[in-house]
Amino acid sequence: MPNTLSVEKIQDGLKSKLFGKYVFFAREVGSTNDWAKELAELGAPEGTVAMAETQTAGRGRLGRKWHSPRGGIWFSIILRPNIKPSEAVCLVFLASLAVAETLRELYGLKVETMWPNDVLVNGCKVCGILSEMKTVGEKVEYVVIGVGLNANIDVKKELPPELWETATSLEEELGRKIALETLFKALLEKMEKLYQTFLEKGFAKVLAKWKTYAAFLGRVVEVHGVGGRIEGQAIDVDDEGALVLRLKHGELKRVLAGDVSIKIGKR
Ligand code: BT5
Repeated sequence: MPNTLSVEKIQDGLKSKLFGKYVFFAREVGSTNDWAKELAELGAPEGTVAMAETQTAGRGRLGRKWHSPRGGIWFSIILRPNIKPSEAVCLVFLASLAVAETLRELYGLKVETMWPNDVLVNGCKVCGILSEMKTVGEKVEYVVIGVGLNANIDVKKELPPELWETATSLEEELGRKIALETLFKALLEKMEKLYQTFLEKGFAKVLAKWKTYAAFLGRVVEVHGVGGRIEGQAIDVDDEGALVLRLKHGELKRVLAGDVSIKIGKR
């Protein structure tokens, strides 16, 4: 199974209308999110994709490094929804749901969504999402959703030792390499479908589906963020995408889906 991507193969028979209509592709780029932002500034339409075989400066949140060796799916898509800036967080849930559903449907994997921006298989991160937006006043001009999905990656050979315990890949989970174009095509189609649902019916429908994959709900979690560390039982994710925790003495606390990460406690 080749680890190189072909744009022709991606676009051949692609059923989505907007998503992937324009695909900018490079063998190597700094960060596809930066590239997509440049394209958005130049007026690229909604659904335009920037994609690369490898990234030399792949980013996570707060400038954390995202390792992007050949064999992964590293792309960013430009969206121009007519929503308030505070609603843009919904698009991260939409993207992680699209990844979770696609992986389950194509490969039968037991996938979990992890608040706020990860997709896990067997408790390890297979995908991370980075959303960035430009606003003008109370209007969203564009949102760039960056998706990093470890597909044909040998974790122990291609990712650094500090990630061996927490990261996984489709190759690792399936014991074989997969056809990257087939996966990417299915993912674009799924994302577009969910995006339409979101625009027409609102976030509640997307969130309800996302929660069916959210195995951490009900578990005790530790949340790490700018405000320090909080421990509590994960009760819900509310309609603004905030995590609702029940703290030690029963009081409820909402944690906004910003630059925080969570760890699941023992059952
Ligand atoms: C994320 O950040 O999970 C968002 C990752 C988004 C990557 C995509 S790739 C296409 C687009 N272009 C970009 O430049 N970025 C997006 P965060 O939640 O902050 O997690 C970052 C942490 O994940 C790192 O600090 C590492 O611990 C871990 N990590 C790094 N590379 C990884 C990988 N390939 N697989 C699993 N974990 C990884």
